Amino acid sequence: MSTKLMGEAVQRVEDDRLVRGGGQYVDDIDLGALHLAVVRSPHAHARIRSIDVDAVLDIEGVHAVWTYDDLDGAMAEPLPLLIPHPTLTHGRTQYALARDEVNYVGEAIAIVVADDRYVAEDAVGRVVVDFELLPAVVGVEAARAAENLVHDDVPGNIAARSVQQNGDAEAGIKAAPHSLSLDFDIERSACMPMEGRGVTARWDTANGRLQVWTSTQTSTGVRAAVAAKLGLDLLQVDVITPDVGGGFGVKINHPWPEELLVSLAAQRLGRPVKFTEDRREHFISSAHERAQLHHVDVGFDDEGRLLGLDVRFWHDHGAYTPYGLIVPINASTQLVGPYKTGPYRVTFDSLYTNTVIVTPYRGAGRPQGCFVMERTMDAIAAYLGKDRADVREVNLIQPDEFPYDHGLVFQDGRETIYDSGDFPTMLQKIKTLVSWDDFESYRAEMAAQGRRVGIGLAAYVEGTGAGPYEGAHVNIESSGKVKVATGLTSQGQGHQTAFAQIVADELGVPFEDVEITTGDTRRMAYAVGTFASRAAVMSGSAIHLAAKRAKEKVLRLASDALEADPEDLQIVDGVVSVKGSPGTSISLGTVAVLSNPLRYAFDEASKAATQFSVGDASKPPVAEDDEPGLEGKDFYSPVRSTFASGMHAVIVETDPDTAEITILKYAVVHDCGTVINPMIVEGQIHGGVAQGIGGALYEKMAYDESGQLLNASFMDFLMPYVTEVPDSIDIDHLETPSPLNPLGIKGAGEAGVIPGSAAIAAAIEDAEGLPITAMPISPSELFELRAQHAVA
Ligand code: MCN
Repeated sequence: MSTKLMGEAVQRVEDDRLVRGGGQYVDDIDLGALHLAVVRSPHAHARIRSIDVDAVLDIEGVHAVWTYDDLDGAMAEPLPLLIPHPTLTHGRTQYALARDEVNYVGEAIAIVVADDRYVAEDAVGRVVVDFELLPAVVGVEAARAAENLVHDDVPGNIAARSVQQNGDAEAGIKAAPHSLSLDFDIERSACMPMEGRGVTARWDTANGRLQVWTSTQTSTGVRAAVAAKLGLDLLQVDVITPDVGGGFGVKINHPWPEELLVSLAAQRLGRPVKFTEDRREHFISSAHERAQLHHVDVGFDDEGRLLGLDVRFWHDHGAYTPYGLIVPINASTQLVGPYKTGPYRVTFDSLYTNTVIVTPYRGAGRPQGCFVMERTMDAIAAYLGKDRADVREVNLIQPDEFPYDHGLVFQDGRETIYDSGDFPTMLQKIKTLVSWDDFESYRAEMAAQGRRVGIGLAAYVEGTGAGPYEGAHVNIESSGKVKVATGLTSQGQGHQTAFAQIVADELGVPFEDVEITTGDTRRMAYAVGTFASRAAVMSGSAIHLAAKRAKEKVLRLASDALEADPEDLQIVDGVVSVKGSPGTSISLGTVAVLSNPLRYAFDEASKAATQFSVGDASKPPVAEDDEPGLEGKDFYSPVRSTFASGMHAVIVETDPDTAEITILKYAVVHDCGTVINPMIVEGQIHGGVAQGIGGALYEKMAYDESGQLLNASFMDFLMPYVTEVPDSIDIDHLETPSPLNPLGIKGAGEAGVIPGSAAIAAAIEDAEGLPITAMPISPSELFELRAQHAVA
C-alpha cells in the first residue's frame, strides 16, 4: 500500500551514483574535442593599443587564435543585459572578447583553440598585448569619490540610483523619542563550487545543428544566448546540462563569454571544442558578490518599536552589470525582514569598479540586508538596555496581518507582499532551541572557567519561487515507469528525489518507478532555471499539475477498460483498481499501452514487449478529443514570489588571548511552507550555514589598489572546512503553507546563508562587548578592534 511521500525524509537517489564516482560532469564528456584557452587581462583598467598573435600562428597544434576583430554579427556586440531595470540608467556589459578596453583583471581578450590544453596554454602565453594603463577604481569608496571613472561615459561611476520608500522616513525619525545613526560594511566574497565553469560544443555540419554541454544553472538561457549570438534558430541548438558540481549563483550568468566562444569555435572549425576553467580563472573571471557599505538612520520608541528607518547603501557592482540590479534590489526590498518598520526609505547607488563583475551569489543581496537590519535591532536593544529578542518581538508582523505589504517592489516589478508566516512562534522556537533565557547563567558558568561566550540572533525573510514560469512533462511508459522532464537544471539540490516524491504521491506509483530529467532542452524546450530558490515552488508545482493531468487521462482510459466511473477508481502502487473491488484492476503500464494506437503490448508476466499492434480495428485509434500517449504536460506561473522566513541563533566563544572565534552552537528555525523532503531541506540549510559562516569569519576578496586580486587561490582565500562548521546544527521546521501555489511550498535553497553574518556578529559583539559593524571578522581583526577600544 502506498503511503504519502510528501514530507518524508526519503534518501536522495542521486547520491549513490555521485559518491561512487559515477557522475558525469562537462569535463568528463569525451568528444575528442579541441581545447580552448583564454588570454586574460593582467590589468584592472587599460586601453588595448594592439594585439600581436603572430607568434602563436606557427605553433604546432594550434587551430585558431581570435581577438575581438575576428568576431562578427551579434558576436561583435556586447553581451546581453539580462534584466534591465528602470533605474539602471547606465547599464554596461562586456564584449565576449574585449574590444578596445579592459575593465578588470581576468577579462577575456583573445582565445586560442589547440589540440590540447598544454598547447593552448603555451600559445596563450605568446599572445602579446600592448596596453595603455588607466587608473583603476577599486572598492566602494574609490568609486564614490569618482576621481577616476571606470567607464568614461558613466558620470560618478553610478550605474543606478534607486529608491524604495513608504511614507516619510525622515519625519518619522525626527519625531521619534530616540534615534541612532549607524554604519555597516560588508566585504566581497564569491561562489566557490567544487566544479568550476566548463563547456563543450559540437557542430553537426551536415544538419546545421549545435549541441552544447555546459555546467550551468540555466540551460534554456544558454540556448537562447548562443542561438541569438550565432544567428541560429532556437531549435537548432540543444543545451544539455550534465551533472553540475555546484553553482551557488555563479552559473546563472548566461551567457558566459566562454559558452559563446566555444560554440562559435565548434561551428567555425567543424570540430568539437571544450573549455574547462581552472581555479584561478574562477577567482578572476567569473563573478563575485556581497560588497556594500551602508548608513542607517533609525527612530524608535522606549520599547524599541521602529518609528522610521532610512537606509542608504553603496553597492560595488564590479566592472559590468550583466544581471541588472538584482542583488541591490534584493538587498533593498528584503532588508526590512519580518518587521513593521514604520515609514522607511531605502536608497542605493550601484557603482562601477575595476573588479570582477557582481552577479547573484546564494542569498543574492539578502545577507547584506539582513546584516544591516539585524545589527540595527541589536544596536537599538543595546541603546535601550533591553533584551535583543524583546526588541525584535515588539516589531514583528503578526500572523493575522498576512498578506502584508511593505510597499516595496521587486526587480521584476511585482510587489513584495508577504503571503504567510508566523514570526512570533518562530521567535519562541529559536529562543527555546538555544535556551536564550538561561544564557546569563551559562555565561557566568563559562566565565568562572576563564572562558568568554556570547549569543546572537538574526531573522530574515526571503522572496522565493520567482516566475515567470516553469513546466513539466510527465510520461507513463508501457513498463509502468514514469519519466518526467522539467527544464530547470540541478546542481546538487536533490531535485531528482524531491520531484519524484511529488509524482509518486500524485500518480500513486512506487517512488522507484519515477525518473526525473532536468536541464536538457531536448526533453523540455521551455524553462527558466535554478536560482532564487525557485525549483521546488516552480517545477514542483508544474510537476504536480502535469502529474494531475496524466492521472486524469489514466483514470479516463482505465474507466473505459474497467467499465467503472473514474471517480470510483484509485491508483495504488501503479495499479488502477475499482475502490472496494481490488480484483478489478489494470496496471498503469497496460493503460499506457491502451493509450497508444501504434504500440508494443507489454506482457506483464514476462515483462517483455511481446506483440506489435496497430490498435483495435473496432475502435478509432484515438478518441476524437484525445491525443495518443499517456502523458501530462503543464506549466506553472505564480502571481508573485512566496515568502520563506527563518531565524538563526548562535553561541560563540572568543579566546581572550588569541581572539580565535569558535562556534559552539548553531540553531535554525525555518519556514519553507510545506516541506517536500525534510532531509534535503536540512542538507540545504547545513550547506547554507557553512557558507554563512564563511562570509562571517573568513571569505574576502582582497584587492590591492591597482585592482589585482591578491588571494586568487585556495591557499589564500579562506573557506570554512569541517573543522570550522559545528558538528551539529539544530533545526526546527515551522510549516506555514504558501497560499500561492497548489502544494503550499516556499523555497529553501538559499535560506541557510542569509542570517549567518548577522547572527555571528551579534554573538561576537555579545561576547566581547565591542561593536561589530563589518564582516567578515577574523581573529586578527578582532584582536585589533580590542586594541582600538582599549586605547579609546
Ligand atoms: N525543498 C523541499 N521542500 C521545500 C522547499 C525545498 O523539500 N518546501 C527541496 C527542493 O525540492 C530542492 C531543495 O529543497 O530539492 C532546494 O529547493 P529550492 O529552495 O526550490 O531551491 P532550488 O532547487 O531552486 O535551488 C537553488 C538554490 C540556490 S538559489 C542556490 S544559490 C543554491 C542552492 O539552491 N545552490 C546550490 N542550493 C545548492 N545546493 C547545492 N548542492 N549546490 C548548489 O550550487
